[in-house]
Amino acid sequence: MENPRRGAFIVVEGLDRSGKTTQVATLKSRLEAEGISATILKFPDRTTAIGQMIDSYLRSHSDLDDRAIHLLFSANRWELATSIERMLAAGTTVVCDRYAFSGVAFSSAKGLSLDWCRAPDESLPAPDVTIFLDITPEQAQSRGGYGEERYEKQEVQRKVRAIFGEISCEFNEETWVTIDAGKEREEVASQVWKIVGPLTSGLSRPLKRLWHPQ
Ligand code: DGP
Repeated sequence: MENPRRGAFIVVEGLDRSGKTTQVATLKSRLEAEGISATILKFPDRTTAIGQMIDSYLRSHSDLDDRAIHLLFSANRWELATSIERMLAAGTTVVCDRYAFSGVAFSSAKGLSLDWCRAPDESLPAPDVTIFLDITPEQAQSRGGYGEERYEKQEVQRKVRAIFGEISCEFNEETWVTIDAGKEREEVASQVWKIVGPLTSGLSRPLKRLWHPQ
């Protein structure tokens, strides 16, 4: 019989070097330790054919028109949309490292309009909560590895952070939670768990769609 409670869809967003990947890995271990059925996804998913084009672009091995790369990022999310829905329907918690909000923030930081950037992701499954790991571009730069990929520049990250701020205004305090990611790793992890833990027993409300009112 199908599980009457679906899994929760959780998205973790943030600037480059905000600690998303570390926090998502910590969350994964916690979910496993608690015996919760969960899947971790990461966008861009660089393993698919589209993902490999994105990877080459991000490493500056290839150049693409700003709109073309935006559409590839979106297509990379659409590639996994059906499997996200299936996993949620089967009661699995899905945690996603980046999602459509990065799409809007990074592409509109290059000057594309917000409306144009949002359009290709319209109707994707909407997260039940987005956790935004907030860090200043200065703090991010002081962390190791910064500057290796295309968008890892302070002026880009400053714009991206401002656009994430604009996007957050469309959500309420339950659907978008900002965490100070400049804090100690354990402190951030415990705040993340406070948000995710209660959602892991499943949800009975239907899944929403982007960009319908949250
Ligand atoms: P990551 O693998 O999390 O380091 O992300 C790769 C980079 O790609 C990061 O600088 C953010 C950027 N990015 C992620 N998603 C999108 C998107 O949909 N559109 C654009 N333009 N950039 C994105």
